[in-house]
Amino acid sequence: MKIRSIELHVMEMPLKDPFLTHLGAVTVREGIIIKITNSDGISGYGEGVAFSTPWYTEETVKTCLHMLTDFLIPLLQKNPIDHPAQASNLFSSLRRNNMAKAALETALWDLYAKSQAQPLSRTLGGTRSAVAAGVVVATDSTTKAIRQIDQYLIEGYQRIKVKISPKLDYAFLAEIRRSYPDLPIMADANSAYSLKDIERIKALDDFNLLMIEQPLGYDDILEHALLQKEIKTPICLDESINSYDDARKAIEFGSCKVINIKVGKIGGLYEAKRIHDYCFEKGIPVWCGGMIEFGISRAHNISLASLPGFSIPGDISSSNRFWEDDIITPEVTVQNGFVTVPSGPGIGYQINEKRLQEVSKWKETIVF
Ligand code: OSB
Ligand code: MG
Repeated sequence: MKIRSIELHVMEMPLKDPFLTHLGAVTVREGIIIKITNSDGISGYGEGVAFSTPWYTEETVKTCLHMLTDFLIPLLQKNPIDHPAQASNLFSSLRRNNMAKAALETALWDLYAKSQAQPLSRTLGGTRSAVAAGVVVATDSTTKAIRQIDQYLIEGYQRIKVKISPKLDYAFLAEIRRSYPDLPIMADANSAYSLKDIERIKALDDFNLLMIEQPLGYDDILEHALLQKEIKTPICLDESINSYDDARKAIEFGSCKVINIKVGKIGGLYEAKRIHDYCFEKGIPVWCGGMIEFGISRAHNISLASLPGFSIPGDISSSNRFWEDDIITPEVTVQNGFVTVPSGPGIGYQINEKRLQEVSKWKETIVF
């Protein structure tokens, strides 16, 4: 891969509505955009999914920029690679910082797929031509939640995920379940509980949830295994899964029955595929998690979710779920409950350069 330059952007966009969890509200989303151009003038794109503050993982936009400009990009300059699957091993000499790594790694995959004139989904081994769409409701009001779900069902979403916490669980879910007796619903607790709350969590078995996502500690594997023995609802791990090894340990210990794979959080597409392949072999269903992402990251998620093990609808929603105007054309849309996997080269969406310039607030170009 003959790289000529890497362009880094920091951009910012307001969300249409605040995204509420027990950890706080996201109202404005900062993000990093990476454009890698090769000697033939072909460009691949990646997106860094760290937030402005370390509320969800320890990384931030600033720590990612530091890792990228001071370590990851210099490492790639000194050690040219032939294939994006080599990046993950190269980056492993730097501890963690998986969001920074994924931003660069996913751009290398897009570039490689484009240089082969191939859709990224095919490069990754994807088999689906469309992926099932799911959406997240993140509000603390039951009335608002029901109004949003009504709208999302009109738009065709196949699965609804709601954010819960000890302040917003039994009565909230009871009301939603009463309104939609047969709807595939899952609940994401983002580590709002501890083992002391076991009776509270057990009670949620009443609602026939598809799964409960990350009820306990964000870095826990052990206590989730103890909890899973006590509840019927399958546990899905999100925050606890930051690598292939995390996934292997969680499955071996019985800490979860489902895994949420987030490309942007686990270091990129190579690691995502390794987790997928392992889970597929073990019969553990996986789904593709979302991070309130812009179009580039959404596109990477769609290509990944075309792999055969992604058997549950993920956080795969349309661009207009969060944004007035996304940075890709066409925008991601949901039709009859599915998002079409693009057939064009690479991620299969064009970058809307005009929109990117509008929302970009910092830019640097590194020439190789
Ligand atoms: O826990 O899954 C999560 C968004 C930001 C950070 C963490 C999480 C989320 C979501 C996904 O719930 C929302 C989406 O992008 O669809
Ligand atoms: Mg989650």
